[in-house]
Amino acid sequence: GQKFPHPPGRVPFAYDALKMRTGTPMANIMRMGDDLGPLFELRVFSQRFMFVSGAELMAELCDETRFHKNLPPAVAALREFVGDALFTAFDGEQNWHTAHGVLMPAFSKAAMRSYHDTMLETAAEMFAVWDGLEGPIDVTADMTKLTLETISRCAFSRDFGSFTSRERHPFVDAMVSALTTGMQKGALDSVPGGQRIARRIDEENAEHRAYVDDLMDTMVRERRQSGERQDDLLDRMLYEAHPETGIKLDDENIREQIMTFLVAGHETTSGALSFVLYYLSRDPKILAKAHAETDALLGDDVDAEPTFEQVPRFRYLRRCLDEALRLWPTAPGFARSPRETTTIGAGTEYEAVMTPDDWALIILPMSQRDPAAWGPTADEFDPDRFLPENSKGRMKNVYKPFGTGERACIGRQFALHEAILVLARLLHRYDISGDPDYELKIDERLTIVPRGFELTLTPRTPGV
Ligand code: MNH
Repeated sequence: GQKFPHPPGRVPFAYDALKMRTGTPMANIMRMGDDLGPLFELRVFSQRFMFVSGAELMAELCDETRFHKNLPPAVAALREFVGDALFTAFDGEQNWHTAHGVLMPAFSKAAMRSYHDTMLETAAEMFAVWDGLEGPIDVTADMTKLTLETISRCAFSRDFGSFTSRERHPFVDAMVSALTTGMQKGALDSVPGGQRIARRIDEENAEHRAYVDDLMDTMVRERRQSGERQDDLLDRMLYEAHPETGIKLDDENIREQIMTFLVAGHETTSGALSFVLYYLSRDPKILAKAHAETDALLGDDVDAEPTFEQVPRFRYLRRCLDEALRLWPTAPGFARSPRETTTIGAGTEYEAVMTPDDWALIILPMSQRDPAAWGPTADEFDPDRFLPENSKGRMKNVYKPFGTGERACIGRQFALHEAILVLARLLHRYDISGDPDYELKIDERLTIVPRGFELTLTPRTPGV
């Protein structure tokens, strides 16, 4: 029997559906998880939504021999925009295999080396804007500009003008609108009248949609017409075949891959940078250690830039980033389904049968705070958890901000290299201070980011 609980006080389906439809589904789910424990379910009509918020069950679901990636409705809804591109492909789809093989070389160490100078230049442009600025910065907004600019330059050799024009690039609003739409529509599938609401959402979104499609097509057309070869992702998408099958990506799929990389390549990294800056600004001791590391590696010149080889040597900054992604994994969940009917949590009070049609969404901001894996201070920001001596004996597969298995994040090294490089330069160059009265609030748009978080930057003299 299925013993795991359903939220109490349930009004059949409408109640659950409503909970899913507010602007903060993750926060709602987290609140339910607090009450309901490591495994719980919602039912919307015949549809079963399973949620995992405990470390042990997450570790079990990460076993690739028994489970594989699936798409929860909010992600499946994105297929309308990005089809079977890498992130939204169902496990086993042909285009996933082709794109994975074609694009993997763009994420090798050699490739990271080729992006390094572009990442530095983009960060320097942001600092130049900051240096001429009065008053605090909106952290999430500026990190979003930075990471969008970085991915578009590195992957598509395209300048979005994020720091040279005053207005935000229209792609950003169009993209946020598309993502939010997907999230809302994902919850409507099984709701009475859902189709009608979905149509209205589509109408409101049509202009954005046309804009984004046109932008993607322009990028492809311009590259083809130029006849130029660039050492970037777009070049690989257009001209490379899968090394074993010889299959190439078709034009529609290329458009969907571009959109996927523009979004996946910046939203999550910008959130990660914003959260780590939040925690650093909150703890003077941790901040001092971070500053000290930048001085030790970069010296006295505030204009000094890290070399490619230096980036992985910022061990303390890396621990801070890892810890921020533990507390606030910016892609806050991923879904798993069993390959064959199986029992999860066998022998525990949360034992449940899952069939291949079921999926469970792992709620990372909960499972990565499970005291069973992280101890009684699991909710606190403590970068030293990730010191090798403190990691010994920890349960396996309890830290998964980049997902797991063969469908794990392809951009992980890209994100880490970029984030560390930016943090290093930023903390070397500026003192940061936040409003002590600021209370962390989360914006949800499939990814999570801090809302309304500002920092005041003051030029710093390294070593003092
Ligand atoms: Mn990324 C998949 C998190 C940065 C491109 N990413 C995933 C998954 C998680 C994730 C989790 C797995 C989702 C699932 O199982 O359904 N990604 C992150 C985080 C960061 C991040 C937390 C930054 C911090 N991601 C990036 C960057 C890029 C990128 C940068 C591109 C340059 N991510 C992807 C793509 C996939 C993915 C593409 C899908 C990979 C696949 O299924 O083959």
